[in-house]
Amino acid sequence: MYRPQGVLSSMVTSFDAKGHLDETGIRRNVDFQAKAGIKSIVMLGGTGWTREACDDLRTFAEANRLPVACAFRCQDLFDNRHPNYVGDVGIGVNPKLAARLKAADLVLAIGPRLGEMTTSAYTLLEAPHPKQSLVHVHAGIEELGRVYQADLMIASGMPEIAAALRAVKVDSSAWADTPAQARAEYEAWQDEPAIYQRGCTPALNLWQVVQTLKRLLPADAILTNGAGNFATWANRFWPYAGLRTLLSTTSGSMGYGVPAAVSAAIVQPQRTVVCFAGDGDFLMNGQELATAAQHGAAPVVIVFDNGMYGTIRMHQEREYPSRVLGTELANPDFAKYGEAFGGFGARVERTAEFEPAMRAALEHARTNRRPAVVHLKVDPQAITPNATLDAIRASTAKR
Ligand SMILES: Cc1ncc(C[n+]2csc(CCOP(=O)(O)OP(=O)(O)O)c2C)c(N)n1
Ligand SMILES: [Mg+2]
Repeated sequence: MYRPQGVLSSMVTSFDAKGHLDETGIRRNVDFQAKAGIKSIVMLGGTGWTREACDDLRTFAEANRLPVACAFRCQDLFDNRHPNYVGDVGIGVNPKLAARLKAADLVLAIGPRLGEMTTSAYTLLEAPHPKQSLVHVHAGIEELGRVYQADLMIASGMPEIAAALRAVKVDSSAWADTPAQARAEYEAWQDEPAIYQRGCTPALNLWQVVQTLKRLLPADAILTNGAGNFATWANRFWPYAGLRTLLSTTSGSMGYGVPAAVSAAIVQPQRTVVCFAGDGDFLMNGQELATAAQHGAAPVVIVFDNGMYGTIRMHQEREYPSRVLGTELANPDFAKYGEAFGGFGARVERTAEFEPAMRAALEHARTNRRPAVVHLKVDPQAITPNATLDAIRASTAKR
């Protein structure tokens, strides 16, 4: 294949991905910072991060009072409890965070691919020339300039760029309040969401489920998930505490959560591992509980059973209201399924039943070194935190 190397290298500030950023690169970053004024935002994402790189990046953000967001399913790159953390940019992004990104004068995208998920389908940043000044750092040179002509494109590994940025400190007094304001918007986004405030009162409240998990699980618990609307309850409301507390795919593949949880529980038997799985999602790879049982691994799998491929049903209702096709599921008794592997199983239909079931699952998994399944009977109406299925159908019908 012909590769226009000359063109590429004149467009791209190129560093060896494994090498170090030189003085010029750092200085240009500082210039951007100084130009940026009060509305800068950092977006972290991608792969190749180490614990030290995350620490370096945190030092950089603290020293320069920068708000930090994480790209879709990369929330574990920055401690979500940190005052500079302001939320994730992916499916169902906080509208306040989306507005902040759109209005930013500088976006420092360190590591993420700037694709559909991280840009709300190319609306947060206009392609190919965003209004914001854009610094895009990525380890793969082919990603730089692929969609966006950033003002500064840096090909670098994450440890190298983070180590370089650690030393960067500019006068940030002009935007001293920005992280706290953005953080307040993130915290408001953590409140009990719209569906439960607007009269959807199902027996099992999924927001309460996550609040209970916040009390029961250690901060360094590893959460895994596959794909489906159920994953929003973890991705939006669980406070990921740092690197490798989230195992999930940015490609959004179903079926990933259970095998990921089983492997995590085998590799790190001392950690608590919890998988969020949809019913459709679980039915793809749930048999991997056999591997857990075989190796004495003890993940706890929470199955969100709404009796359907809810995400697809949501799209059906949006595009073709009331035309439901091929999205219903005939499910087994997931609690009994867990027991069939010599593990623990519990069925939860009401909010108050969740805490004792989860406590028992954690205890059983820990003591017997066997997997556990907590089977949640989920009201199909609770399709997203923001809208019920009926509300989605009704709003389409009005179009
Ligand atoms: C391997 C794979 N196949 C298909 C899809 C498309 N897809 C995305 S979500 C979804 C349905 C998920 O259903 P479920 O796990 O029950 O979660 P729910 O949306 O009901 O919460 C499908 C089919 C996908 N993301 N990955
Ligand atoms: Mg489902």
